[in-house]
Amino acid sequence: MLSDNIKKDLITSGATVVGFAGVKKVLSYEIAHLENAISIGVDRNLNENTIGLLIRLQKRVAQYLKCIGYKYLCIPPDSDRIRGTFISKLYSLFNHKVAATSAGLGWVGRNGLLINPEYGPRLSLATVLTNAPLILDNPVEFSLCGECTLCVDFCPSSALTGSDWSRYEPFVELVRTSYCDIYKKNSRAVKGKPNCGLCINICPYGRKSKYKSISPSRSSELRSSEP
Ligand code: B12
Ligand code: SF4
Ligand code: SF4
Repeated sequence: MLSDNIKKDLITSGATVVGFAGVKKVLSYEIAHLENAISIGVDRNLNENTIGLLIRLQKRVAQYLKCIGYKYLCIPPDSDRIRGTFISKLYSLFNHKVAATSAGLGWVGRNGLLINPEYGPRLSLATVLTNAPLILDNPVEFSLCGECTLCVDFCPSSALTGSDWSRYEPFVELVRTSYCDIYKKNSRAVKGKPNCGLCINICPYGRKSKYKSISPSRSSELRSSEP
């Protein structure tokens, strides 16, 4: 009932996907009592400030949990943007992909991003930790990238190693983060825009274009038809 209410309310308020996960094992000691995670994903294609929407959704669920007597902690969607604030000084960074894969929302693709079967990597994520007794979703265990290597082949900084993620080997190196970071910083200097995001746009999962019907396992067709 509680889980259903939270899910329904978040979806009607603008969330694209919502899942519940048990994350006690990966929490630092100080917050280990907030053992359940509410993972919220918002479609990046929405003509809206997704970070702003995620923060509003977090506040909404936090208010509800508070009213019914549970504890909570909102992990900001983009921790980088608020680096140096009170919360980030107190606790080590909580990784949203951990909550999302554990809540069954998807796997970590060869591009290092959470891939949802319906929306692909086009979701921005946020997490609310709580001690509320939620009905947990089943974690995703393996990658469904299959034979596809589009993001690896087209990444302009060669940041992607091409390795495969699984819940049993979750920290295998997928992204050489310094390559991506340097590329984005240079791109800011040249084009005035820090973002690249090609590894999002090229992924066939959730792609709403003429290539939508091409499955990851047929990505060689897409490669040969793209310059
Ligand atoms: C630091 C950071 C960066 C850095 C480093 C990226 C990195 N991979 O570490 C830089 C600047 C390079 C970066 C770039 C980008 N980022 Co960034 N970034 C973050 C941030 C702030 C922290 C990530 C982190 O903790 N890294 C530490 C390493 C160790 O973890 P990881 O490799 O990211 O994740 C591993 C674990 O999650 C593990 N795992 C998964 N499930 C489970 C389950 C269990 C039980 C365990 C133990 C582990 C585990 O598997 C993952 C792969 O090894 C998050 C926000 C957040 N707080 O989560 C956003 C975030 C990851 N970034 C995001 C985005 C969109 C981007 C960019 C596309 C931005 C852009 N437009 O260019 C690029 C993409 C680069 C890429 N291909 O990864 C989104 C991803 C959304 C999604 N669908 O996955 C996030 C979640 C922000 C958000 N709120 O939506 N980013
Ligand atoms: S954001 Fe761009 S440079 Fe970074 S990993 Fe993705 S495609 Fe490569
Ligand atoms: S482009 Fe292909 S390999 Fe890369 S994340 Fe998407 S499905 Fe996986």
